[in-house]
Amino acid sequence: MSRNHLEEIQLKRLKWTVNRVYNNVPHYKDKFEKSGIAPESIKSLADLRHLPFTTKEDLRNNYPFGLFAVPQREIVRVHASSGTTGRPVVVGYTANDLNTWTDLTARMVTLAGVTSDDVAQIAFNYGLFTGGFGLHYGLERAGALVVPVSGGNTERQLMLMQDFGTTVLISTPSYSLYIAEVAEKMGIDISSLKLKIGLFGGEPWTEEMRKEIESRLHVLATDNYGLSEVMGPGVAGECTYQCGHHIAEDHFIVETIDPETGEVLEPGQEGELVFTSLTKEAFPVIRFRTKDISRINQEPCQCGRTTARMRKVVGRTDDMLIIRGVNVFPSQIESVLMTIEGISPYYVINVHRRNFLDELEVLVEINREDLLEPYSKLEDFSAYIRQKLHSVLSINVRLKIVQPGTLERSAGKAKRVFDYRDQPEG
Ligand code: DLL
Repeated sequence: MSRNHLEEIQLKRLKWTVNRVYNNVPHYKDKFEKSGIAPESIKSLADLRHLPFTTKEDLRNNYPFGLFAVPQREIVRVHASSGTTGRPVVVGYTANDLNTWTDLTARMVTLAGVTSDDVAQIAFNYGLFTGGFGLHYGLERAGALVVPVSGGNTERQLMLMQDFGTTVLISTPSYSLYIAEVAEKMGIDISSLKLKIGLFGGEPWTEEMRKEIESRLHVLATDNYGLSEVMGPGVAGECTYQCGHHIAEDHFIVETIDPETGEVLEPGQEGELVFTSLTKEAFPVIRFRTKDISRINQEPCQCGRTTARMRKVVGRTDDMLIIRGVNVFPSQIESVLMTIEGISPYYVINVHRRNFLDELEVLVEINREDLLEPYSKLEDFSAYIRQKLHSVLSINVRLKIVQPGTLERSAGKAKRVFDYRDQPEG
């Protein structure tokens, strides 16, 4: 589809969405009126930038169903965003919304090479998290044989992979590495499995982590991106060229903004992604600020598709640590650690404030017992890692090396950053 044609469709759908939220959702009506906007103000796509942003706070304040744009009897499913504390954000779907969502996840898995010949094992949790159900229906629509095993019980996951001839694994990238680790411990030769594609998403992961997954699981590891507030998985996903996530632009308009000023950036500039839904009935979102950092590329892809692509997410604005004035993304630390021989792909980042100074502590787990002795060898290894981290981050890091198998493995999204700066010292 040409960009002109796409933009025609987007404008028509944007007008439809703006009208609906204005007439059906008091929160949007109030906000629009405060900004002096009426639905008729949207005459071109460029007018989008006059609409106010929607933040996670807005969604929380309207917990649970306050932003639904249809009567509750038309809602057939709810999901909720992840997050362990406070009120979750609840999102709703009409029957039409579920149909669209299924089309989009089917489109996304097809991009990654899944066909009706595949056996797709879904190791995402089924539940309020959108990962399990979202991929489930899309994979079925793409014709794959779906194994809805859900997350956890890793030995069973491996047994099913062997017995059912699983060809596609669907999980968080961090969980896939744990599956590889357990397989190695159980003496299973992963190259003898039929696995060929990994559909990974739900959390940030680096190119270095991708290489590690591809070599240990013998798959083409593709990344897909989504968020409950916007729909769930299916918002964007990589094709087999792995060069950016194709965005479902016929259903969502993406903008990148400067997270500090809110100013809209040109395609190609790095900033915070902002999404506006174009076809959602139950839970439309206008200019939702994701806090995810990426950049948009509008060049057609080698695969022939013409949708804009977003680069792999570098991290979230609220995950960026400012340590003594230096900005540090956890992904920068991951990139360094993944290239060092002798450590496992698990790490934890702790941030403390001691004597009014911020301190970054990184826990890394070695995967070879022989590195523990003699002590001088361990010291040299530790100095080497510290120096590598310093060369990328430009700050000194306190490094703690821990024994193999001691850092927590997660069957879902890995929690790696712990910020203790608000807590009393001691
Ligand atoms: O994680 C939806 C999803 C499920 C996407 C399964 C892909 C696969 P939430 O739980 O609402 O929804 O979390 C959304 O997770 O704002 C990002 O910060 C992060 N995230 C999701 N996918 C990626 C990815 C689902 N591929 C939040 N790369 C988003 C980086 C991701 N971050």
